[in-house]
Amino acid sequence: MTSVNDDLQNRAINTIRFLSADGVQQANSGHPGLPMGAAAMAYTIWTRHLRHNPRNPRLPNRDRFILSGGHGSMLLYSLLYLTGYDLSLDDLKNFRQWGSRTPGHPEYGVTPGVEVTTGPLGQGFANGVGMAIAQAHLAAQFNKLPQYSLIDHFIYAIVTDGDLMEGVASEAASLAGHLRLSKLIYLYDDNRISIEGSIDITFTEDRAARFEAYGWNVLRVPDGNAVEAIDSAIRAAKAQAAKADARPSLIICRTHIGYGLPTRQDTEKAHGEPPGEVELNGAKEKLGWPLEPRFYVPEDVLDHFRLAIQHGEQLEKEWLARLRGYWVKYPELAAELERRLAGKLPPDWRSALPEFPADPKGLATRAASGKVINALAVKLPELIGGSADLAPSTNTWIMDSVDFQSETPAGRNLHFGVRENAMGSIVNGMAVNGGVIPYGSTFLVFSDYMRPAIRLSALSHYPSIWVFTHDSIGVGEDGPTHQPVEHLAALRAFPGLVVIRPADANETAVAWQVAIERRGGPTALALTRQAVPTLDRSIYAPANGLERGAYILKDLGDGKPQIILMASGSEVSLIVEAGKQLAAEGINVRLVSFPSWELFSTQDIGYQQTVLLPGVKARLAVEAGVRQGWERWVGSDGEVVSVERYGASAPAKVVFQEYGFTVENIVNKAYKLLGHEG
Ligand SMILES: Cc1ncc(C[n+]2csc(CCOP(=O)(O)OP(=O)(O)O)c2C)c(N)n1
Repeated sequence: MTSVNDDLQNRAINTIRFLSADGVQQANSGHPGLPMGAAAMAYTIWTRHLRHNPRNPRLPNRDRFILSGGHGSMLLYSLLYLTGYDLSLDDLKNFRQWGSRTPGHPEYGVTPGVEVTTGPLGQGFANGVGMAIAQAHLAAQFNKLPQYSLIDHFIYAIVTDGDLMEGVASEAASLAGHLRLSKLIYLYDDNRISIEGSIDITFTEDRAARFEAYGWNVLRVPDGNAVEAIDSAIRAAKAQAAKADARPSLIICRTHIGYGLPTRQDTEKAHGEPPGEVELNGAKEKLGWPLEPRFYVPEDVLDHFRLAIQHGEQLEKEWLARLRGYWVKYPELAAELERRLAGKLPPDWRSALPEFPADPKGLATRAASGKVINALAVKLPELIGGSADLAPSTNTWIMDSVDFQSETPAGRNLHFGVRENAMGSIVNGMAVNGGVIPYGSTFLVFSDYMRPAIRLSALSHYPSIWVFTHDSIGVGEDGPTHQPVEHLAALRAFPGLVVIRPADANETAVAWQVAIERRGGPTALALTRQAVPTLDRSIYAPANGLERGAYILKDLGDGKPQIILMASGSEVSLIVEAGKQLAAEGINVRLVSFPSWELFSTQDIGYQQTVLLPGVKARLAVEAGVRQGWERWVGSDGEVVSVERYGASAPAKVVFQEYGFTVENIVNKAYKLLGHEG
């Protein structure tokens, strides 16, 4: 982009190095080794290739940059400050301090310019694959080539040994290779050191051959400090991205952790502890850097980096001009693109939500969900998703669309393959990218394989939608390996995740409505394999009560309720039948459908008490999962019909019966609570 002399370039790289190291030293905590070793790689990406606008970190067609080894966060903060994002030198000096915008690992939403939360290794790698899917998909839907290439950005990442060791990266790399996601350009910080020492003790496969086998375009830079060599590798990666048989690129840059540190370079000591004054000064002397002041940024270096602002503004102008031309030629598409990029839903989208007629036989909520997805897909072209090889079972297929494959990137059905781990992180990458509403699905029991990604979606407020079917021992014959027991509790344990277990088809439609409208965080749906009755809503309260988490389905009897029966999902129809029997015996029963603890918890206390009358101590909850946490709703005098052991292989009806999920057992438990013998 700019022509600079070697001296300025070297000093610019050293500025990144020492800003990062000074930050770690001042905080007396952090990871100096990665930034010091990867400074030249970062410099080359950020000054020669990354097309971004520091004054508008949300510019839709910006190149993305992911620091997958999030422990090297000072590298990213230095780059953001130097190139002119809304981050000051004081922010850098506050690294890792309470309330700072420079937390220990990059957090999405905390620091302008941080594209995704990284730190748990492998996640950033896989998030980038999601971003590349979103890029390819939006490009296919909106670009009108050759003139109107509105979405054509690259996704750059710096990935580490640790990233490549993690299974999630292997899964994501395998899928990215298959899908030929050529907008991915990953630079591998090949410093061959991790926490316990040299990777000779753990990680000796031929990484280049491995990525070639995945279908990646692998390039090598033998000296990771050589800007021109890094630059030409990135150029080559970009050039091949334009070819018909394009592939994602991995540029293996041989680097030196803690570059410059007199005794710690190339050792694990450089990885994760402050270098100390002596070592830091030694590095500065060695690389010709003034010892004082700390956080030294030469003026001409800052000017050099800050050209990014000018370039960014120009880039934005050009993009907006292209968009204006597009508006003239394709006004409907343009309006649609702007709507989607702004994350706005079409005004009438809710009208697409189906209503299901009452039906005592009913249907499985996974089947209802499939109908809802397909009804919504018509009105919400941004809805895109898939399954980890279980779509015929999770009912997540969009009928009037095709597969997303390299030849058909406009397709809205993703085949993640049997890769739950990467599916989670890929969906997160798509969600944070914008322009799409992504979902990923599998059996609830396999949500365990996705916990790292679910956690990050909650922590980072990504609007990912998780569709988990086969949600209880009601799975039946497949047995305990496939029957979730502790999983609802495990999902409810995530702060910021909304878990919804709808009772019937109509609640399933409302659950989807909540998930679609919840743009500030993730939602998990827990859906049945087995059919459940579709409640007659002319008798029972409307299903939109689900929006409030729990609601009164019906009060049976004439007086004040003597007992509250509450349940979620497939167990709601059981309490309905049990309630009828109790009412026939003259007992006043309140029936509460309780699909979401999180939604209910956010209601005002007045509403909560209207539903769970504080004066009524006899409360029985029924849920085919561990009881953990239900005490909060049933109180110390209440009781829970739950599952406190693993499931069993047998027909679902038999398992339900053996585990006490019968109307008879619920009625008996209710009598006991009421002090009757039953
Ligand atoms: C999933 C996960 N496991 C463990 C860690 C702890 N951890 C942080 S960095 C690291 C490995 C460091 O090796 P590398 O990724 O090569 O980084 P470098 O030493 O080059 O800085 C580990 C195990 C982590 N951040 N994420």
